[in-house]
Amino acid sequence: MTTFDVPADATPAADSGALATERFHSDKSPFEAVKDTPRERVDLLAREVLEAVHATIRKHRVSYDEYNALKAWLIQVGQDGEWPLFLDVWVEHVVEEVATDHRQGNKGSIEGPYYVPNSPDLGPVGTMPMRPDERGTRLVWNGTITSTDGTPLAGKVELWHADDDGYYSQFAHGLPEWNLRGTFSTGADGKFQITTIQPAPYQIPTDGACGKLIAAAGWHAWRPAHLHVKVTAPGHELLTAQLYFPGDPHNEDDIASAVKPELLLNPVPQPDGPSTVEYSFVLDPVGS
Ligand code: MBD
Ligand code: FE
Repeated sequence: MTTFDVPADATPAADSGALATERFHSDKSPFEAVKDTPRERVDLLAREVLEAVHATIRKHRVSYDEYNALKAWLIQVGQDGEWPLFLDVWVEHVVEEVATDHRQGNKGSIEGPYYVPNSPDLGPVGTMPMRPDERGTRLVWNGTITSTDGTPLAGKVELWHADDDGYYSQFAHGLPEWNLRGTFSTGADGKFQITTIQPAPYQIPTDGACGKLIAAAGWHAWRPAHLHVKVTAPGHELLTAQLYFPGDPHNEDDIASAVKPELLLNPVPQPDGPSTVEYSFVLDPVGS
């Protein structure tokens, strides 16, 4: 089995933070997509963000000691590689809200820092790559991809999630490279059936700069248990979402503010076998 090579003595934050930063740089060319942005828009956005900071300093009479602590902390976020974590936990949900508020189809949610493209394609029916002794409740999930008018779509469900200890493959050491990451391609009927395990609630790394903020502010580091998906079909908008489990104590106070009622699953425990769950995706046609 291929395991992802991370020094065994690295701390979890150094692992997942540095690896998330590396992954972000390797997949995207973020500046290319905005290269034609007029300077007026850059000026407006940068100025208003700075004005919001200035207003907070005046309102709360922020001291030099506090300013210097902020400076040291911001430097540490970068040194720990935690900018992807910080931004995805505390900022991305509002970007997602604005980007998708026109949709008639499925509600989405944030991508977070741990997506990796090109996971193994398992066809319409399959079991997520997992270790023979993978812990967690088995889950068999049936669903269909359709368009907003109800037409079934030949598309893909890319699924990734943490294991029972809250670790994501490729962002923690000792896990097989594609553990709990898979792509399910549907035929013309849009149907898929995925067998996986129910992940555990997830605590964001607490040993880096983000954890320091959480402790200093008296917050908690928890996200509810969740499955991440990207759902695609030709001629349709990409849906990035997360699915949650009823009764998780952190559905109400997700640190990443990424839970929506439409994204709650309803798994049904079975007397002699895995729990079953039905959840289907409705994609918006491009340009609608
Ligand atoms: C995660 O698993 C996650 O989904 C988000 C949004 C932030 C940190 C870890
Ligand atoms: Fe996650």
